[in-house]
Amino acid sequence: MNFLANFAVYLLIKLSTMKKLISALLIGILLIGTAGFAQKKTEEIKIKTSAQCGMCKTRIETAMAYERGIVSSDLNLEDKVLTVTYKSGKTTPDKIRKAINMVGYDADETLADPKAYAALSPCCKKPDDPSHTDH
Ligand SMILES: [Cu+2]
Repeated sequence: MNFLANFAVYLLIKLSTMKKLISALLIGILLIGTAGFAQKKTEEIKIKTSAQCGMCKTRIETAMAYERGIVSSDLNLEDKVLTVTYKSGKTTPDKIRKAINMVGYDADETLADPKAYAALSPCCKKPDDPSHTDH
């Protein structure tokens, strides 16, 4: 009898320990899930670029595709504005503008990297540049 009572108490303790473990696990999963959700938060920015033609569009959008934290990008050739969707936990507007500069284009107030700009085809150069030509 004594043994059975002891065993029952033992089982109860074991069960409550398991409940605590399961609760802890569930809370852990919830926390990880929330953290994952926070990282997936995306934002959109519009950046004015010095793009000129379809080649520029491809070049900039390809650069964005290789850039960390970028979800998608689309350059509107009418107004040269690049719309970028990015993960705010992984990159910043400054880094995105820098990546655009590094393939040869101005991005808002930041200027194109001179070497990358010099390597662009004449049609991709800025219209006020003497080496610019139309297609
Ligand atoms: Cu171009």
